[in-house]
Amino acid sequence: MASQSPRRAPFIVIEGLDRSGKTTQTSRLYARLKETGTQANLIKFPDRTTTIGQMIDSYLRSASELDDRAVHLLFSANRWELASMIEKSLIAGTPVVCDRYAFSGITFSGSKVNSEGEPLLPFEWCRSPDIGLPAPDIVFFFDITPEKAKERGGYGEERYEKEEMQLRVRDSFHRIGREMGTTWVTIDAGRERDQVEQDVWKLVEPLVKEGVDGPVTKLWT
Ligand code: 2DT
Repeated sequence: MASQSPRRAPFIVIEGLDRSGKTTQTSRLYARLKETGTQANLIKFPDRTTTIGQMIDSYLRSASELDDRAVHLLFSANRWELASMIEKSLIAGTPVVCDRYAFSGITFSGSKVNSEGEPLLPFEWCRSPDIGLPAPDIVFFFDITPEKAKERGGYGEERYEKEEMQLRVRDSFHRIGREMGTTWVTIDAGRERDQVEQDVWKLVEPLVKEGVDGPVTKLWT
């Protein structure tokens, strides 16, 4: 009888706009997994704790300036720092829950414009450094209208937290979503927290219980 290869754990990514409740829901998902007996690895990008992450953090807080291309590559390098840890975790059977990933990398850098409103960095250029990273098995995109974001107290103080930028980022996420097909799930994040949590759990629970067949796939290869 042919031996069956063991199933691996899923890689779950939560992406979203500012004020969408993304970070809250990522923590809730992690806690719910734990309560139901699954210890996952919780990660977040940018990971501001590494040397590269500290450069990104300083840039986001406008404490330093960096060339647009240079900071884009730092965001990507910050993911590559954890790529082998992610892959090992999935193969060892421990799910990875991740707050933001390469999709934020493309949408935010690709939404930067010059004074004429023209994009500074081409979409394909933004995508290329992330090609080959571990691919998520499911991506939840937490969508929220700018009106709803305002109701929740508006955007914060960091570099990209401006309404025009957030609108371009939102369009760009929708474009990526159309290209990603079935792994991409758009969540109406303007609703009650418990409802959003339920929607996420409904799709995560079976993935975690049943595991995923086959090796970890690579982004955009
Ligand atoms: P948080 O508010 O979630 O800490 O994000 N960003 C993020 C990029 O521009 N490129 C990336 O690759 C990633 C992961 C989105 C901080 C900001 O960093 C942006 C918001």
